[in-house]
Amino acid sequence: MSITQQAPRTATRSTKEWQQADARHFLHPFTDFAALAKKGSRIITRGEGIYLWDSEDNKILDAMSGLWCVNVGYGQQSLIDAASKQMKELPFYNAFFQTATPPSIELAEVLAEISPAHFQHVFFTSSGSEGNDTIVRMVRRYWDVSGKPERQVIIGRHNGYHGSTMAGASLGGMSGMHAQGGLPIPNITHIEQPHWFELGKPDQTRDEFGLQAARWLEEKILSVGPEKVAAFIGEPVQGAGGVIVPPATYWPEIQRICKKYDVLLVSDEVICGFGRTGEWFGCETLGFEPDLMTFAKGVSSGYIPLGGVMVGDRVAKVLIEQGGEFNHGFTYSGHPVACAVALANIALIRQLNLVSHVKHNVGPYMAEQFALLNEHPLVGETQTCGLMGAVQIVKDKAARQTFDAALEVGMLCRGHCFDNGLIMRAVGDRMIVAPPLVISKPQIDEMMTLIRRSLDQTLADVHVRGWL
Ligand code: PXG
Repeated sequence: MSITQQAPRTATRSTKEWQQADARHFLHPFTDFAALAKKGSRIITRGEGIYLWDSEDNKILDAMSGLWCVNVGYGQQSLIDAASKQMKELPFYNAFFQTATPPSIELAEVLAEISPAHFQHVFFTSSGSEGNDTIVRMVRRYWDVSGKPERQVIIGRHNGYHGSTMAGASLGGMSGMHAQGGLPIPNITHIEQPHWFELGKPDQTRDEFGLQAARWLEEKILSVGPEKVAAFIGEPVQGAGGVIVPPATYWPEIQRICKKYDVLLVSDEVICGFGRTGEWFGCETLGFEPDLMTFAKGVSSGYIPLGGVMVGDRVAKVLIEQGGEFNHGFTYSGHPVACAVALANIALIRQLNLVSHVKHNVGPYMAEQFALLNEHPLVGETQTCGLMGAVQIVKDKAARQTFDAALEVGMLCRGHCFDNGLIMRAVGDRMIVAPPLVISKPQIDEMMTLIRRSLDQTLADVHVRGWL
């Protein structure tokens, strides 16, 4: 039987059988293994556009784009064809020993074209985590070569997410991750996040708070000693931390402070890149010019693993002209199939004008619709940026008071979303979405109906339990 004649894999086993095999052998990421084994995984079997289907044939609106990555939506034939063609021609060759493949060179060229003008070089990895490991090694190498080896310290932010490798998890500010495995690694430290809703004072405007939050960086640089600080890293809009859109004053002030102390500025574009915010990169929307950018996810719309670092002229010049050999790289750096898929993906984003679609069409429309949710009794704040959105569930709107975290109201809401056929994430009591960029206005309406229904059901739960 040829591959095309085979029945879909799902048909070969029942949901229960898939779940049992899964529980026996598969250790899932960020998962309580025993709890999941008891409950059973949801088995996702196919996708089309912004929709997924599970093994029970339930249709689900995927408002998280897989995991912030399927920017062009599921089932795009040009990406599938690009992978298949490249696999036939040359499924793998490395980039280590003075060799390169046409797709990797072409992708480097295209990335330089779509990035801000001072980015002309790229280092390829297979994931965002590997990209941020590369950042740590590259930044420290840069300062070594520049004759300032004491510049070792990298500053990140609480609740930032930069991946799950030792360096990625260290740069990130997730306390649950730091608590396991002796993290962060040395010479990485953190400042608070620009989260007005949680940290802003009652009489402070968002813009005033943005400046204050940026100045926490200056305080940290001064307390570490400016001569020891190598770089600051942040996501333009914090994603996994709960879609925290910073005030407009924040990033320009961060940029000013980095310049003042000659600290490299790194934008982690793993979520914000490739059109998510309405520009090719989040730093363009948020108004700053980083020295380095990490990317992954949307570069290939998640169809195949690919990531990397865009290296700005300042760092590239030193590494190329004075660096000698950089002892760093991965087997799959510049993988030809991954690069071929990324090329097809970027071509499709261009062909469908998705960056402009987000900026002028669906982004503003989703912002309007999210703002309307503020009328809901449970909603204390909504924020959007391009096609990222957050709904903060609260107990008391005026006092910006949240429910006791132990009640897990966000998880209740997420359960309702799930049952209503909507994938929406809960970060504490902050409900977040990042739908595929191909979403249409009627599909946003459909998403909003499901969000409202889930919020209403959560409100009913909260009343029944006497929490409000
Ligand atoms: N940087 C950022 C900003 C990310 O969001 C990574 C780096 C790491 O990428 P890799 O490809 O190594 O996973 C990410 C990944 C969540 C969630 O719960 C978010 C991510 C990964 C897993 C879960 O929102 N982002």
